[in-house]
Amino acid sequence: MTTTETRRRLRDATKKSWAEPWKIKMVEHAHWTTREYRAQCLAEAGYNTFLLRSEDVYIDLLTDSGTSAMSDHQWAGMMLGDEAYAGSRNFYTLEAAIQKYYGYKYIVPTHQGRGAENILSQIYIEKGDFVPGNMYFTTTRLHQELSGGTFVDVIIDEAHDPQSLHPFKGNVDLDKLEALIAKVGAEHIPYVCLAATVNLAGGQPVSMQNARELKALCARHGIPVMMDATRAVENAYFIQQREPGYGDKKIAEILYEFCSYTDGCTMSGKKDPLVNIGGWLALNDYEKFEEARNMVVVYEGLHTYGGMAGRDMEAMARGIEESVDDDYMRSRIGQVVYLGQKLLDWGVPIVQPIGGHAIFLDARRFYPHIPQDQFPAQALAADLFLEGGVRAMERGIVSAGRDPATGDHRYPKLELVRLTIPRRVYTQAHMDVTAEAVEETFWMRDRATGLRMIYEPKYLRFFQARFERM
Ligand code: P71
Repeated sequence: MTTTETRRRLRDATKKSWAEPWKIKMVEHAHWTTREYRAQCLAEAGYNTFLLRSEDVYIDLLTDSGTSAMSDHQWAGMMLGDEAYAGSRNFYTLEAAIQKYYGYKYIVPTHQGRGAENILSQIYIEKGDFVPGNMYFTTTRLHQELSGGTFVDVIIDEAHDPQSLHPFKGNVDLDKLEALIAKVGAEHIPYVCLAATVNLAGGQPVSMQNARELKALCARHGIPVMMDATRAVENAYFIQQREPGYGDKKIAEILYEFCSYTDGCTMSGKKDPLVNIGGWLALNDYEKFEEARNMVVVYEGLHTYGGMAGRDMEAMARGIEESVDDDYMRSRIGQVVYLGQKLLDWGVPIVQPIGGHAIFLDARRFYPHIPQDQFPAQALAADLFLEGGVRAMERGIVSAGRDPATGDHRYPKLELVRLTIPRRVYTQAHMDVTAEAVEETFWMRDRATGLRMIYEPKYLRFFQARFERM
């Protein structure tokens, strides 16, 4: 082996399985508990998995947000934190990583994704505006509403059908968008929000072609496209796997091209970028950037830390680089597919195609006898914890909240329970245990009962609402 090049070619042989390109250096104890104990925990938590204590959970699939395991390289970077109030070295490293992999010009750091959403909404949205998006996300829509805007769903219809096998269920329906522009006027649409992948549709991707066409349409009307880039690297993986012409491209290249069809992004660093806290807002328009940089000091912190410690920014810069590695992403989504395929083989109703960060159980088909206003997905998430010590998250009527105009529940078509896979945390055996817990709950589905809501907070009710068994 003479040259580095030869060594690398020999070393980088592609393996057949999705096995992880890493090994485990440190472990954290996880407790197994009795069913009786878990029944008590659930009653105390008002049947809301957000109100359980983490130490009572065996396998925690509540979210992939902030739950990643960092690499030794990231931990080493934590020791290089420059904790200066202003001008931290780590900010410039982070800025350079974002510019290199995402391609945006100007970066405003924030404490997490919703910090960026708050600033973006405040600087772009005027009272009475409409903000089209490819399906709502809870925090994103709330910030749009708090700024006086109205969210309008312009995702393709297939996204609302858990059984549709469309390969890019996250796509924007350009006809729906055109119709909205014709109806309200481009001047009342401050930007289009393009999420990639789409969380609440089941982690479903947007195709490159759709992003390209969306950009062309919006450019004709002078409307910017703002991406929710939280899971855009996962989106790039799906483009590589499914879209003609992209099979031979690296995820990093695909990500860069995808971002080039957008004018800025909000980011929750707690997902793709492999850190436990952090986020950013990126913009290509200098004037809007100046506004955002001024506003960040009101809500987050100075414009070179935005609520993060210097060490957090260093870990995120390194996490971004690790996240675009092709082998890593293949193992990441390979693990999700492994769990999903097992459930499909057993006839458990899940959203298809299998998405990027999670398996979504279809509570409507799982518990068809529980009406939507008795919260079938909430009940299913509670039952999963009871039977298997596995914590999942409701993504149905409770998450959808109430319509601000009528005060009624919003009744979403999708009534789902999300089994979200943290990055680099659980093993294949943990996926087996999870699948068995779901299967057991599925066998006992006829005995399941609905829930009654006994406490409902005003904002983002799913976090703190409490329930009783019917
Ligand atoms: C997830 C989360 C975290 C979460 C947020 C709200 C309710 C329940 C759980 C956060 C996202 C996200 C997308 C697409 C923006 C945010 C906010 N997801 N966009 O899935 O998925 O980011 O949490 O860092 O503020 O569990 P933030």
